[in-house]
Amino acid sequence: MKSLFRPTTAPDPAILDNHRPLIRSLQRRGFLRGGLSLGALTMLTGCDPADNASVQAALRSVSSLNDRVQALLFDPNKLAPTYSEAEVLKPPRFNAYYDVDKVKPVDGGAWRLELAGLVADKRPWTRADIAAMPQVETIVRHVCVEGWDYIGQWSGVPMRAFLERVGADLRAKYVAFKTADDYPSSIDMATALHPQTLLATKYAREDLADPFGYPLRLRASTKLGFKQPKWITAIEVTNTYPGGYWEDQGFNWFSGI
Ligand SMILES: Nc1nc2c(c(=O)[nH]1)N[C@H]1C(S)=C(S)[C@@H](COP(=O)(O)O)O[C@H]1N2
Ligand SMILES: [Mo]
Repeated sequence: MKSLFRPTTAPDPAILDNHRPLIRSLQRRGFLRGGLSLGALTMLTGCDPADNASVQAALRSVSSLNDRVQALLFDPNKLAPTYSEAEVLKPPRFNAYYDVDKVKPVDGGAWRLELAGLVADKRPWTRADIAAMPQVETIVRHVCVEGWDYIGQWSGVPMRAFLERVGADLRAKYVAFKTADDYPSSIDMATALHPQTLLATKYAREDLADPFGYPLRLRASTKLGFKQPKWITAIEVTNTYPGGYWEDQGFNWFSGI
């Protein structure tokens, strides 16, 4: 069955070309983090580094091993550093796989959050339903792999409280997201249950502005920027590896910070 959570449009090749050096450097960092040299990779996998296809396949298996090691090292109780209100950047810094003038605002009144997969109560949620849940605030650093970061002040519903409320299978492996701009994303369940992982509706105590994911985005404080889907329209709890927009192009899936 074709999952609801796969991209319906192929990424723009021009954008992909812009990101190739970055993707390559991330792949190199993947080697380094795992302590594997190209020589060691050749020994382990028996593939010839000059053969691009076999190197790509080996990279994927190293990256998946890397995900498993990072998941083992992840401490579900360790909090990301928090900051003071005086340090918050207003407005936040925009990023997406397209420019800010291409953002298509979401109509908050018509917006519904759909639920799929290993969830007992699949009734869609409105903005009012989300606002009626207990809210928390966190001031944390957003880190983009492009080499910039900022301190942001986010509030919303703890992902754990949300998953408990909808009767999600908390032993499932993945929580996957679908967004209004076709940017599929997914995180591991341990991160979804982390106390600083929020379904955020506000920035600096105001409703999210359109470019920053109105009406709902993820704010997982222990993950890199590209793992924070904006304009969320659906959440699926699943044991099938969901990948994501950048992950499917070689970014390391776990990407903890
Ligand atoms: N829906 C959607 N979410 C997205 C992206 C995107 O292109 N589409 N880009 C990601 C990347 S790479 C970053 S760094 C952050 C930027 O979030 P900000 O604009 O709030 O700083 O959003 C992430 N979430
Ligand atoms: Mo990013």
